[in-house]
Amino acid sequence: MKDIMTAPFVEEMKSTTANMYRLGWDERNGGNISYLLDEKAVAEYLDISKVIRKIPIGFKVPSLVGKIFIVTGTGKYFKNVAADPETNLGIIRIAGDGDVAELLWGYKDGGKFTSELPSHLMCHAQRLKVDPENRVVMHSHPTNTLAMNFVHELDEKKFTHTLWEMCTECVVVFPDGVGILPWMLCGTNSIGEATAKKMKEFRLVIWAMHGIYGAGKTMDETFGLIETVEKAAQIYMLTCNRPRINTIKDSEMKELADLFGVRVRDGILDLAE
Ligand code: 2HA
Ligand code: ZN
Repeated sequence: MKDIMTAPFVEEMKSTTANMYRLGWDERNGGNISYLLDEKAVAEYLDISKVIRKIPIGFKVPSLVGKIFIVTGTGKYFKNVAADPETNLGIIRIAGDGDVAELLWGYKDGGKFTSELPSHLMCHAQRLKVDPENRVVMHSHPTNTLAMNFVHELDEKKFTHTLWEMCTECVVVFPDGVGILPWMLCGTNSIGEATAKKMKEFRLVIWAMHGIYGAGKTMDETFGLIETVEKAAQIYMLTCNRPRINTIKDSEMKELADLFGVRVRDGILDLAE
């Protein structure tokens, strides 16, 4: 059996949480990540027939039964993951009717998965229907994205358009735009259901005045989505109270989308002659 501390998926969780903390996006216990793992890859590092404990998850996700995830722990700080992965992370397998998590590794201090597990699992279930290769769901509190929530209309089309205008590559990175939920109570099944519903169409969902959810095939892709939104929001916050002299035109964004062969969400660009 190989040493789990050297597993690439543990390494990715360590480096991603450390990056997000250093970027100032995940203060204290803010943020959480879940990463769907390949059973064979996990079995190289763990005896997957050995369940440490069973933890009820408080809702049912039957479509994920048997799936294994590495997930950040509740109350745990991104700041501390790299130094002590076994306390701050856990590897769980969804079991029973999709209402129990079997702990295979981690949460060493008796802890458990993030309080946002409902949103994470419901988003995984939804994204897998749209994209069978989806592996990662990530939640974070990026500073400028949050700041923008307080000063910009929370209309999905207008918000997406503003973000696209702020950096040339935005329209190519997230041509599907960003979904937005109004402020809602976090940690609940209802915010999970609402987030997953948005994820039918969007890989990025803003939780107004709270943070953002991203979903993708890899850690890099998912991190990159959130990073690009945050960069655009930063440019917006740096420029929003100054006169705007220049902008990227809608026709130019269309040229970019055509060049990169991406399909832009309808109804956002004004391409009338
Ligand atoms: O787990 O970010 O939304 C900490 C949070 C809750
Ligand atoms: Zn949060």
